[in-house]
Amino acid sequence: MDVSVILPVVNETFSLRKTIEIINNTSSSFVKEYIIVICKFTTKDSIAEINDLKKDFPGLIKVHNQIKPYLGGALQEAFQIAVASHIILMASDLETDPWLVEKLIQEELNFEYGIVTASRWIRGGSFKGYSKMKLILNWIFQKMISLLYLSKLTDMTYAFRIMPTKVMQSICWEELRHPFLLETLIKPIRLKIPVKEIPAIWEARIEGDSQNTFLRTFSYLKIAVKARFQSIQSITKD
Ligand SMILES: Nc1nc2c(ncn2[C@@H]2O[C@H](COP(=O)(O)OP(=O)(O)OP(=O)(O)O)[C@@H](O)[C@H]2O)c(=O)[nH]1
Ligand SMILES: [Mg+2]
Repeated sequence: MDVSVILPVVNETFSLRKTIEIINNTSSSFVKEYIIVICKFTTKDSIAEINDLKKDFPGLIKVHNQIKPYLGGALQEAFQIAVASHIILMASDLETDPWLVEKLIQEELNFEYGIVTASRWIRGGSFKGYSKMKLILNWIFQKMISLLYLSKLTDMTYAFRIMPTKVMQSICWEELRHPFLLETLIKPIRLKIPVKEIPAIWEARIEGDSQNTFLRTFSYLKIAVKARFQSIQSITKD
C-alpha cells in the first residue's frame, strides 16, 4: 500500500509546509506523492512556498493547476491523476491534523478495500474554536444525513480520509464546491464500500480564510438526497 496525499491550496504557506513536514516525519515510507492543487486564486506567497517545498522534497511534490473551478473541481482532478493505491483527502490549513495521517494509514492497512475517515463527533474527537451555533447545526446535519443513509457514521462532512484510489476513480462526481466533501463519502457508501471512523480533534485555522460560506451548508442536502436515491449504475463510470 502507498498513498497520494492531496493538498488543495489557496492561501496557506507555513500551514502547508507544516502539514507536509509532519507527514514526512511520521509516514514517509508510505507516501508516493503529495498532489498540491492550485487555482487562479492561489496567492503568490503560497506559490513561493510550494516552490521551496519542491526543492526540499525532490520528486515527491506534484503540482496540479486545476481546470475545473472550486474545491470540488480541484479534488476531482487530483483523484484522476493520483498514482498510489490509496488517496489521503485532507486540507493544507491544519484543520486536518497531519499527526493523524499515520493512524489513518495504519488503520487502512487492515481495511484496504474500505475507507477510514476521521470524526470529530465520536469519543476522543472534538472541535476547538468552532462557534456554538455552527456546532449545533453541524450536529443536526450529521444526524439528518446518517438517518437518510441509515448509517452509524457520526461525521460525514469532515473530509479527512484515506480511500482506495481505484474506487474514487470509478465514480461519476458532480459537485464542484464544498458539498463535494460529502459526496466523496456518500457515493462510496451507496457502492457498499465499508467505512470506519477514528477520532480527530478539529482546530480552527490560524492562517488564511476558509473558502466555504456557512449558507452553503444547506446545499450539502441537495447532493445528500440525490446520491441517496440515484441508481448504482449512474454512480459509477463503468
Ligand atoms: N486548489 C483549491 N484549493 C481550495 C479551493 N477552495 C478551498 N481550497 C483549499 O481546501 C482546503 C479546505 O478549504 P476551506 O475553505 O478551508 O474549507 P473547510 O475547511 O472545509 O471549511 P470551513 O469549515 O469553513 O473552514 C484549504 O486548504 C483551502 O485552501 C479551491 O477552489 N481550489
Ligand atoms: Mg478550512
